[in-house]
Amino acid sequence: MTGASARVSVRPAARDAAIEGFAAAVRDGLSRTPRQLPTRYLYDSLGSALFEAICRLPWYRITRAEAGLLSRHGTGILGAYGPFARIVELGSGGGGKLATLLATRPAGAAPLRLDLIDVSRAALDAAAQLLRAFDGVDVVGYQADYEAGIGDMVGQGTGRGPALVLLLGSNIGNFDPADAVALMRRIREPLGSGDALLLGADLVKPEADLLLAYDDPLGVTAAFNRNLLVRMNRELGGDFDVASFRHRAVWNPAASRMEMYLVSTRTQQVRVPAAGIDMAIRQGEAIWTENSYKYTVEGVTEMLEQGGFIPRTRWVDEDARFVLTLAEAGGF
Ligand code: AVI
Repeated sequence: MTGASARVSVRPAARDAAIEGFAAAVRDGLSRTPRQLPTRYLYDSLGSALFEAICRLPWYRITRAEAGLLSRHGTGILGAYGPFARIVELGSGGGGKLATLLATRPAGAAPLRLDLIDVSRAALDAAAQLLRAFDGVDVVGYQADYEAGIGDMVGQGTGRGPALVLLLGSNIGNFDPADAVALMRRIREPLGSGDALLLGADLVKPEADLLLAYDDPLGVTAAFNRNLLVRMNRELGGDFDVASFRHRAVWNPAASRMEMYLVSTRTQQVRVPAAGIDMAIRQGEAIWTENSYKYTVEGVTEMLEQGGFIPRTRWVDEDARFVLTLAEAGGF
């Protein structure tokens, strides 16, 4: 391996803007009934590391199931419309999913530009480090949420060939259904003919399996969830007593989603000065932190079609109940 140049670009003043956005989101979310916090704030540097640990847990099978499909079918995926000149990954995390796919690339393959979009700087640094080891790749990391990332990066062609957008790890599951379709359409907009989307989505499975995946016996998911309180204390001057909140995961069959909450074990007063919050929280009161939707194969197809894509090939891990779908950019 020769190794390529890896750049991680961060917008100027991203940190201040991010803190302001965080404060506004906390003010808005904690003032609602039920109280809630946007999921994306789970991923500070510790949160991203805890999420990487979740991916290694025996009870959380998404990552391994997807990696198995990517390594078994990677050659077909990369050659489908290609070779692709560019891969854009939304929510790249530490780059592991993309590394699995790139490992299936034939020796001497055409040069490839990799654009990685993630809210976590630490995850982007780790991804750039991992991916620069592949031959003939130019890696650019971009610290942004999907919306900003798509606006700035998905539309930039290389002029050398088609682009493949990756939305893996069932990251789509953290969007409510209408937002998920809106995201598909947003991704589709700047793409041209021959460009494609590879979507990984977790499928409905027995409730007992889901509860173990989202409330694991080692308590890693609980730590991941409670770290949001630690983050609010550190970045917004909050005084959450972290030990007096417990993690709760529930399956909501009507909405077909797992839900995560932080439940106060006592009645208490909490202040978050930078967000202008001074609130009384009752014993047993919950703060809603995440939805994780679980799909049917038909539901994934429908979502892609509503988003302007034509699903072409799908690979299912029947045991873990996970589907990978390659879809072509179609008309609306
Ligand atoms: C990133 N996302 C797809 C994960 C999920 O399964 O919804 C986040 C997660 N939450 C709890 N465990 C993992």
